[in-house]
Amino acid sequence: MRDAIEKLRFAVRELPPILTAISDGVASQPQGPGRWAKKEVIGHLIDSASNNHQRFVRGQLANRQEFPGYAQEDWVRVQQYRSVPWVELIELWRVYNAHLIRVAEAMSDEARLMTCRVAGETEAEVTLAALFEDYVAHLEHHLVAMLGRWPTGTP
Ligand code: NI
Repeated sequence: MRDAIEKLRFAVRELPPILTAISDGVASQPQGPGRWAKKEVIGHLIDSASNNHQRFVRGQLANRQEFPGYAQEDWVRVQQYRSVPWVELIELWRVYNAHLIRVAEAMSDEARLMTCRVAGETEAEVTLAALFEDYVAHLEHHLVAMLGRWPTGTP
């Protein structure tokens, strides 16, 4: 979990300037036929942050809970992320993830080993530590797909 926290800390620091260098207009355009615009990708990552935030906190209050999944395409469609100012999406993603770093750091060793299930996503029970690691891996997956690489410095 330590590595995942450091990876997220790195992304929170490095990603916003890389995204800010992309114009609002470019970020609003689909990245290909039937593909999300960059605004929608970041919107989806905000949805991931908000859903996982609930799991990271609620999961510490009682063991072996089952949490709902979320229909990601529907969430992106309903919230109309393409019409949201790009800079606001970037800032929302940044501050939400800065908070998730604090949540993760505040998690005790015992809490990290508490388990839960996520409907439609995890068949078996997973620890909160594994859920956090999956959260960061999912972020990395989308950033690599959108930017062609993990954000390591220069755009
Ligand atoms: Ni995703």
